[in-house]
Amino acid sequence: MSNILLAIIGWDPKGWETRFRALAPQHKIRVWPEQMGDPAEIDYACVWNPPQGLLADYPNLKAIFSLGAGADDLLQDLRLPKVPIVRVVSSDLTMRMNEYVVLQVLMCHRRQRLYDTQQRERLWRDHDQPAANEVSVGIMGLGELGTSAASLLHRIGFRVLGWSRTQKSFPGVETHFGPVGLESFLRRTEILVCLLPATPATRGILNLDLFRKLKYNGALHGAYLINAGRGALQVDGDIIDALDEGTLAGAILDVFPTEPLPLASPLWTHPKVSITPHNAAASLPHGIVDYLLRQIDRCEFGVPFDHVIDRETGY
Ligand code: NDP
Ligand code: OXD
Repeated sequence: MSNILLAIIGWDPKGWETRFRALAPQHKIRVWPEQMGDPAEIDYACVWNPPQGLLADYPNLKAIFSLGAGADDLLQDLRLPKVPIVRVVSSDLTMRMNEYVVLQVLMCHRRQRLYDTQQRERLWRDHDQPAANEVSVGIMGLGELGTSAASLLHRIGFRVLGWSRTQKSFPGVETHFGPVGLESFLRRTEILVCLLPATPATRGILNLDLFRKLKYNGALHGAYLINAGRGALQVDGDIIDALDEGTLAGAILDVFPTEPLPLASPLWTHPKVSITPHNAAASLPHGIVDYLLRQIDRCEFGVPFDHVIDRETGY
């Protein structure tokens, strides 16, 4: 029997509590802040956006589980206990991100926003329809989510490129890596899909300088940005400048430096921007609690955790 703390802000903790209690009646579940109990009894903390410093009050933690795939917010906590931080990798989350990426790439490829506008104007006008194999989609981040999306886009017929920190090779994907490989990757990319983690090396990477390197004269006659990684990667003002000067033909944004996106942000009303509220791939208890319980079992049986965040690289 283990004692598990759920400290969740921004999502409803109820579904997590119910799922844990249903799948693991042998464990004691405590939901912060109502069911605090004795912090010294807690073995594992499952968290999303916990208050800074909260976890320092739990002296006997064996691990901290981020309930999302990214743990960048957690790592900002200077008092984080020195125990493994484990992130979510689940087929449920990966499938949801696949759906989002394919949906948004096709929205750009098939110019759906333009047809929506035309519909409002009762305008019957056909536009160019390049084949998928004439369009290059470049994915920044070839991890769990990026590789899956890349292989799906390849199967649909797109030309797929990928960029990662270290060298990789996948069938059907033209891979580039490191700072040296970035420029050649961008020059050949028309639809840029960002699935990078936010780390000291990637913060602010989606800026005007980078957008200006994208391939704007390809089959789509313009370059598009889709960011479903993290808001800290993007410079909002640069996205607007790039859209206004024509460097970007459109931006689809799921994540923002400040969330919820402030009401005063000009992104809300920009005609070339599509916004979703950081739900490209929702972490849902149904798809994730059994993964967490398997990780806890590993630890209890002395087997190292899977998917531990490297505090050096930040992902
Ligand atoms: P992974 O850790 O599996 O993959 C990260 C990828 O990014 C790796 O390929 C890595 O390269 C690459 N990378 C990291 N740093 C750099 C760098 N400096 N330069 C180039 N490439 C770099 O993460 P996931 O695929 O599971 O998730 C990616 C991110 O997606 C999460 O961190 C999270 O922020 C975001 N996310 C967003 C969601 C949403 O709903 N919007 C939902 C879930 C996740 P290498 O392989 O060479 O190390
Ligand atoms: C995640 C997220 O990191 O939801 O999983 O953004």
